[in-house]
Amino acid sequence: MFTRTPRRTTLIAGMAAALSAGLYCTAALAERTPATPGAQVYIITPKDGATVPQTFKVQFGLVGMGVAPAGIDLPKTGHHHLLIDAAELPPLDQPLPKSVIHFGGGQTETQVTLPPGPHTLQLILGDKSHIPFDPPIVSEKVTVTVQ
Ligand SMILES: [Cu+2]
Repeated sequence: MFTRTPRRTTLIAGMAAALSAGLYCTAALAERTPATPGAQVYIITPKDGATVPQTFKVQFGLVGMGVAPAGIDLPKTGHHHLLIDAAELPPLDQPLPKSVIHFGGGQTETQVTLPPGPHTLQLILGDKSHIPFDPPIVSEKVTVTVQ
């Protein structure tokens, strides 16, 4: 009983040090994670060409890889990012900007509210540091008409 507490404390301190060292390295290098061959991201709903109400659900599909929250270092995983009305992709060699919607909690769907008219939706998968994979894992663009 007497010796257990100090040992446990040392172990936790060691883990914390290793974790912070790991986080420091990924932030400093900002290297792109190789994409898992065959991995694909896609929008399940709405379908391309659909007419939707102003507030609607967007469901994210991913095959060949898994979803993990941002900051979690698990092989073959990433988290979703939604681009709305983006004419082109953001820079691929740095963390995705705040202008894209990050789903860092590992969410696989969301609700969006948009003004009436045509809009485009597109997904891009980011790694634990929000950096696109190499090559990027990007969905087809879905065009919807908001009523
Ligand atoms: Cu992100």
